[in-house]
Amino acid sequence: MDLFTSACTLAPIPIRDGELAFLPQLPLPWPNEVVLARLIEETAWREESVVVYGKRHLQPRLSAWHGEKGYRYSGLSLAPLPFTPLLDTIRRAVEAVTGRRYNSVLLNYYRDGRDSMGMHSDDEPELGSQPAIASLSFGATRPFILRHKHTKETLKLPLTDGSLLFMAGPMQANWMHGINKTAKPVGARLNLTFRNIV
Ligand SMILES: O=C(O)CCC(=O)C(=O)O
Ligand SMILES: [Mn+2]
Repeated sequence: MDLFTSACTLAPIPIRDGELAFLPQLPLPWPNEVVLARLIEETAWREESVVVYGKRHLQPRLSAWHGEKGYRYSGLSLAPLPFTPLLDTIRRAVEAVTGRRYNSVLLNYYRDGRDSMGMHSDDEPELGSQPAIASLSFGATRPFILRHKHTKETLKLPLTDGSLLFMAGPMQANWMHGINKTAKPVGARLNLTFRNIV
């Protein structure tokens, strides 16, 4: 394998009952900080509320849903915005590396350490069985927590600026994932999860 190929190839992370792979830097036509600034600036961010155990809460982060189809989770129904040229360029880079197609992307903006995402699996029926989820991060590094649903084994992966994490196979059936709050001073982080709604 030549240097260029290895720099653009997902490296498998061995994991029980799932498929996981990581690329430290997704090749993009712009530096990470330019993509981060443009995405923060150009996205129609929303502070969504969700119903958890019958109570309505504001989500501790901002989000936006772009794609060809709507999406529902936790009693929330997201009407999609179209892919912008910037998002489409990023999508093509993610598709080239992962060898899969995606028709939707969920953007999450963690403004600081108070923003978080609770433990969950991306197992909505519209993602089909064994969904491929490609997760691209920009900005501050936050640990991505993975917890096995039965053995409770826990893994912490630092998702660094420009990195791509790929989850596939029975990952969503067997593992949950999330982003914890932190009291440490951390800057803004953006995460884009590319998905295919069937
Ligand atoms: O911010 C992250 O790394 C996780 C995002 C995530 O799990 C999701 O959007 O479903
Ligand atoms: Mn998720």
